[in-house]
Amino acid sequence: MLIERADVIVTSPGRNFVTLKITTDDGVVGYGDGTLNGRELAVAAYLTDHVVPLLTGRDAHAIEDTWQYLYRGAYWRRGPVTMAAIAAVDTALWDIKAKVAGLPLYQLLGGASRERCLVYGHASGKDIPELFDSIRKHLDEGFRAIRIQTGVPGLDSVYGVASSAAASVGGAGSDSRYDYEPARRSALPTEETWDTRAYLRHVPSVFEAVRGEFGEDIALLHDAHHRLTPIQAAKLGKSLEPYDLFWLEDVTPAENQEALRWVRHHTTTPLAIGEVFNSVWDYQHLIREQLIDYVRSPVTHAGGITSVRRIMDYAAMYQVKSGMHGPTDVSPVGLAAAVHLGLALHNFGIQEYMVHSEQTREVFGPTYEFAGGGLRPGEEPGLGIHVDEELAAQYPYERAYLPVNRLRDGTVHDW
Ligand code: KDG
Ligand code: MG
Repeated sequence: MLIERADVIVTSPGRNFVTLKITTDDGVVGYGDGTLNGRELAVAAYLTDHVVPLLTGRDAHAIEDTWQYLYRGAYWRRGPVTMAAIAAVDTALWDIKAKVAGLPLYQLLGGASRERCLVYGHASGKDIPELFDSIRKHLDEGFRAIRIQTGVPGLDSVYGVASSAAASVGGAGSDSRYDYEPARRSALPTEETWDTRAYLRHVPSVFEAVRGEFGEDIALLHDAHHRLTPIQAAKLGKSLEPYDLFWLEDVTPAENQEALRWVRHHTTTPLAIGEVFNSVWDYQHLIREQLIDYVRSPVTHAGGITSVRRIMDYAAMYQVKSGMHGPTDVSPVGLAAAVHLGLALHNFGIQEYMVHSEQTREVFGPTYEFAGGGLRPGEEPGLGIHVDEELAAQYPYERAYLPVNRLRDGTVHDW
């Protein structure tokens, strides 16, 4: 079965997505997600100009060989654009293979290791009452694990915190959700102001209030978004120990992996990192030296199912679990792939789940289902995705940026 054609679909049903559609000479179609938030057209061009011409005529079943051909063959390895493009190809080929086999994809990955994949939703609020409303809404909808982000006194806006009370309560059934495009549809990125000391003073009091109101059972998570120095991160981890976090995410900038060693020596709060990583090499020392507890790489940004499974098999030797990135900028195609893989992985930990908008769901037609605090892929052959291309064409790309973070004195800061 040969690949007959590959088409790149760029659509913006509320936010931008890049999807690769591969069609075989037998007419089997597979989809893969290559969305890279704020840099979508770079992946689309990489695919169209450099990858699609290589795919035509290749054996659609030769997934590993195609992965290696695109990765090693290019000479220029890794990087988010390349790895998102490879992910799109890899996922589409797995979709095809599973459709040809007549099986839901997770069956080809070893079968189900559990009934469903535990997910965490995003609760946020400008202040504690708004945050509590958001947590209650998530609990009512069935979430059992919740990420907590709040405004910080003295700062106008904080990334990851819904800009209105209505948006902060959005959960599985709602469209009034916050997503990571606060600057969407504007010509330039929004700029936010950051103050690390104010943040470090505030966060423990938020977790104390949440545990006081909602008890010990809910799994609580928090994302520090790469903003801290190692010693600040160590301090935060220590100060949150009484609140028993499921994880503390991205405490330090991801480039310097040595930083995690310092954090680890000071705190028993579990650590997650890797949403900006894109290969197993980024985790080589972190996993072997057991400096982290959860791997954040999603299928979409780390070279697809083939390579995320490789990372997770390595991680399994060290009891490190998956915690795949699942914001709204990972499309339903990428999320479906993550849920199939997560269902099969023995060392699955948790899946991030930000609910896509109604418009997005209409375009991609995902069949995964949220129930009992978890996601389960559909049982139909393949990924369980039904792209409505005519509808997709009605939503042309619109340039949109993630925000930029500055300290009070104007210095550009990590975010
Ligand atoms: O595109 C970037 C967002 O997906 C990212 O900032 C979201 O940190 C994030 C998360 O944990 O979902
Ligand atoms: Mg994050």
